[in-house]
Amino acid sequence: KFGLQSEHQQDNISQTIQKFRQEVLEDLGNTPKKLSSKYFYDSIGDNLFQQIMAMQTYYLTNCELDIFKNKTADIAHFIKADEEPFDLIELGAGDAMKSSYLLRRLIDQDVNFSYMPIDISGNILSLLKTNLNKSIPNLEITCLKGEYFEMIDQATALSSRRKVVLFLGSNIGNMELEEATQFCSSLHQKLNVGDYLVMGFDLKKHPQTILNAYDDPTGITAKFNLNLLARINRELEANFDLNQFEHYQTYDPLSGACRSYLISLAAQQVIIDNQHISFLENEPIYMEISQKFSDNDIRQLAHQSGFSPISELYDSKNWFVDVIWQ
Ligand code: AVI
Repeated sequence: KFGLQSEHQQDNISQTIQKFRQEVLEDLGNTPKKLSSKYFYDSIGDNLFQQIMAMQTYYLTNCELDIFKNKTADIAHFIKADEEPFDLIELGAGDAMKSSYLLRRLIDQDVNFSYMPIDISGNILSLLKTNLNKSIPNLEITCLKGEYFEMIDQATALSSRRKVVLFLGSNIGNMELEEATQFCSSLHQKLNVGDYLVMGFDLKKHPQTILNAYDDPTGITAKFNLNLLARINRELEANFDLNQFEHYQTYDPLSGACRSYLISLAAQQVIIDNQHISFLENEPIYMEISQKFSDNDIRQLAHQSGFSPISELYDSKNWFVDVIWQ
């Protein structure tokens, strides 16, 4: 079943599936039911997310690209600080499309740094390394495959240089606010004086613009959500009927919470790993939060987690911001 993988890799795979099974059964056994959006990204989910990023209505990618293309000099200026060499660690680097503008600029300016992309996907990292080796030949790259905090520890063990951490794409928005504060506090504890965090936030804006980004008429976001049920079928011997669930998106302009649900279209039972899960007609499964922020929400997050805001870089529409915190 596991082909030519080593025993160690097989252990890792079965531990990962074990954890996935346990979490899914617990989350669907509770009321209200939920699933964790961190499981969206198997290879099919990765592909659907690429399609989401290419959608006209999903403005987030273009806004942050605008910042990384047009405000590269400002970002470089702040993170270079006093020219002390550093490691540039990117959490969830993916294809590094946005950060590559910064990398190129730093190399062109002969800045002394190394790039350490962290991702859970080994495939994405090797592709990234091949591409960057070609496009920015002088860039020193160390890929770190695994969970964010474990890999930051590894980066610290590998090098004693100061750290600049990139966490882009408003990935922070996929955490509930309390979890986001906890995440930033933990990150703050791992960093030292002289280190920086560059983080992307999607801003509160006209509610319809936000709903259009997450409730696209082409149904790609619906497929992205439904793929998690399909993944549970594939990996956990389950029998979800995907036609019996419908994607439903909400946005609350007061709190900035943009949430997606899958609604059960009938009273039904689903079997997962020999366990029966009952759904009422119209019962929701809460799938994902994509939190939107005001400038004040962001300042509060910095304050609560111990960071000092240094600068804010906005896109030309003022829809998205990359902040630099120390
Ligand atoms: C990865 N993350 C920032 C995306 C977001 O906008 O919350 C995931 C996503 N979900 C639906 N569309 C995109």
